[in-house]
Amino acid sequence: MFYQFPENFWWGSSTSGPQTEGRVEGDGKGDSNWDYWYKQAPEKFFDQVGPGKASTFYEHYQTDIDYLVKTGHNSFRTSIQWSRLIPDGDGEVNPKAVAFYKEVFQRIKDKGIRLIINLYHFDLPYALEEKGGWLNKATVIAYERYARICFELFNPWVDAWVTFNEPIVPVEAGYLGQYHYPAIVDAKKAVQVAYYTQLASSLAVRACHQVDEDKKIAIILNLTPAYARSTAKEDQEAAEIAALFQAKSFLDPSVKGEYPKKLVAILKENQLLPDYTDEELKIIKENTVDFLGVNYYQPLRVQAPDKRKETHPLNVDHFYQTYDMPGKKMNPYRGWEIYEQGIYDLAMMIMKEYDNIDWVLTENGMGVENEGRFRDETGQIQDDYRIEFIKGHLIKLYEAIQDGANCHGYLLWTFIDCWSWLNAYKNRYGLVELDLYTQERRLKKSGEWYRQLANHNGFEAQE
Ligand code: BGP
Repeated sequence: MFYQFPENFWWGSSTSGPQTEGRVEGDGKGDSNWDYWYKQAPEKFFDQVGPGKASTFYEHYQTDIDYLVKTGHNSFRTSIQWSRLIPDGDGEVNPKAVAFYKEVFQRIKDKGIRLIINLYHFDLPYALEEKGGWLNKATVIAYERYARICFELFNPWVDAWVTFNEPIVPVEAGYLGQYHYPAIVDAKKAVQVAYYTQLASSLAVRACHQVDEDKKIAIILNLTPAYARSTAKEDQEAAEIAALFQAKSFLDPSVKGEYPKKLVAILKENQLLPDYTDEELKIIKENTVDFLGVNYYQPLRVQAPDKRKETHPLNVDHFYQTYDMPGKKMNPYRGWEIYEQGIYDLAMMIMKEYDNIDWVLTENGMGVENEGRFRDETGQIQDDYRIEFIKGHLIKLYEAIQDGANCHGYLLWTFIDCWSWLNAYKNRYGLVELDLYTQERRLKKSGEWYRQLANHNGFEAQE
């Protein structure tokens, strides 16, 4: 059958400044937490490739914007790098950054592409990190100033703004796991960072509407329903807590303006409540988002904590553990489960529990290693697995929309192979191949398919 999507559906992709732009001599960019960490510990990064070059968008944006057109984009999301615009985080604005972003945004608009701009994609100016980063309220104030500067400078080009991408990730990865800087394990700090990030997001929503009351602003969250291992009470309880920590800790304050009572009770009981004021809670209450971005790659499978293990409330495995479900379908390169039904389930969750707020699927995609082995005789990468991955997820999205979900777009991760955090260039996600040595770009088979998808506002597949 033909899966026809609603009119004016957003088709395109998402990326971020730190993963694409790269740095050139004299561009005025300051170090971000990633630039700093790479200098300190390059061995942590796959093949020791750091964020310095990324996919050289800073130099090749003209070519890349042409590729947005070639791959059928009517919408595109990227992010401004705070450390490029304000190199030390809260001081002077870098005029070269202003000129660069205006030129890029103008060019994208000239192509008739909807522009969605995110303000923060895991990248804090290192000068602020050094002063305590998101543990320090001064960072919240600096972020609000940065956000306001962005709105004042770039609002005419931007169709929709985003405050943060996946804010739970730096919390988990930086303060509970150890794969983002500062790579420490401290649940009390993790909670404070999460709270200050939420406050910053709400302040940005307020600033956005002060600059332009009609402009829409979102937060992007990596959501999935938490699936319990079994119907046993302990597993169900673990899944409920996992959902509170991983999803609702940002979803509820961002959409409903309030933290879930049960989450607050758990934090209180374990002496984990952050420093806060009633005035801050009022700001959160009054400045909810206009729509939601949802990133979906893998489900969250959960089991009750193993009672035999000594755990401590300062570690999340005290509350729940990841469940390694036998027989699950995997993307072996990224190590993530592929579960298309997750999209439908989260769409229903948004519909039932979040008043069917307007949303866009802002990331979904498949990272594959060593794609050169899939070239045909002309040299083009035949990434049929990526096309199948996208179709599988779009079918579930289509069904959710048929059943009333208020989703109005699909943005793939991502249009060109790009640099990824610790994994650097290990897994490639692009519709366009990037040769790291020559910087040449070339359409993959999926790039051609994606253009057809967008042009036809849907695709043909077997039921
Ligand atoms: C999301 C991030 C992206 C991107 C993507 C793919 O969580 O928002 O920045 O990196 O995941 O994941 P990875 O690059 O780790 O394979």
